[in-house]
Amino acid sequence: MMIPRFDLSGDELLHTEALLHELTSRYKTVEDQDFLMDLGVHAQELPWGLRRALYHFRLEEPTSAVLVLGGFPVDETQIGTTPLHWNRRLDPSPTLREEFMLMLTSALLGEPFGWGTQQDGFLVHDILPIPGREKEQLGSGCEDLLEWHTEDAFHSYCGDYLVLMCMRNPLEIPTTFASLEKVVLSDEERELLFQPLYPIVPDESHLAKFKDREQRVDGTRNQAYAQMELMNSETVKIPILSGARESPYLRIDRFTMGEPEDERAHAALEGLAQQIDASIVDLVLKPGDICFIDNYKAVHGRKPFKARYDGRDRWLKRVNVTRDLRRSRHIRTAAADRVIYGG
Ligand SMILES: O=C(O)CCC(=O)C(=O)O
Ligand SMILES: [Fe+2]
Repeated sequence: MMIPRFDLSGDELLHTEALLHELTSRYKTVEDQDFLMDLGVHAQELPWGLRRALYHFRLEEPTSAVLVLGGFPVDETQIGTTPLHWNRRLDPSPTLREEFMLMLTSALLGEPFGWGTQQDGFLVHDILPIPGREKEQLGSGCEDLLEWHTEDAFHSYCGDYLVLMCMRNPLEIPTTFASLEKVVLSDEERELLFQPLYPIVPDESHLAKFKDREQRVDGTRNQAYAQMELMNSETVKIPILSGARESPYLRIDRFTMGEPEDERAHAALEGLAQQIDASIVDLVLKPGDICFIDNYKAVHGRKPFKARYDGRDRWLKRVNVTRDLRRSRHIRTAAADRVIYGG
């Protein structure tokens, strides 16, 4: 599969750098409320060709379901060393320029949002190996294959898009990716996969055991954790496919999904999973690359690797994007607040 790309031209890069320079002089962090209130407006100052490429990606929902933005350089020394934990946030962030680029481009697809139960509610996540967590099925693991999944598949308001930006990837460890482009289903399989027969629980990154000890604790957040624990013990059942029969949307995560009771439902899931397995491609992100994944139409994961914890480990930044914040209004504290609390 050819991965669709958009590469910034020299002129487009100059234009973008000027915008980033202005924003990094004005705001100390991308989490600044004043910046976030104007996010979508600032994003309209990105180059026309880039805005157009992302607009088409959003509007047309191509079955390839991914777009990689290249031509944005990252200075290896400027960004500093790979932190040992996502909670080791420096102030000011050495990756401020990159974080603004990630937020602005993400905002062309919808509204970036965060989870009260993930990475302390921050909008921009750090995806890096964490000492002691090598074996986990999470972005912070490394030694095991991170099985393919759609992001936050357990949650009704999971992101429409997942945006990954590479800070460094010296060993060229691939992100894995597959869309439904090549998947062929029988009418019966399709029918079953459209029904809410498939049990799923939250992935562990949302559970209290990964709540950071130093985090900014508040009552709402504790309640959100309690709700996630409830979803974990009660196990909801979801349809794997939804939307248009001939070009469906997808929610799937083999690792957090249990076995459906119905034999035929089980077989339909197995059949789909085998075809996804066969469709998986490697996507090696290079520093500065931004990968926009349609989280309704594609799965992603990561190949295993050995972390060295020498400051040069693989390091990505991640943002979740929703096309419609309004759907989750009842679990956010204000219309313009971007953090979802609970389920
Ligand atoms: O590390 C990667 O390439 C992707 C990890 C992942 O699944 C995620 O960040 O959501
Ligand atoms: Fe993921």
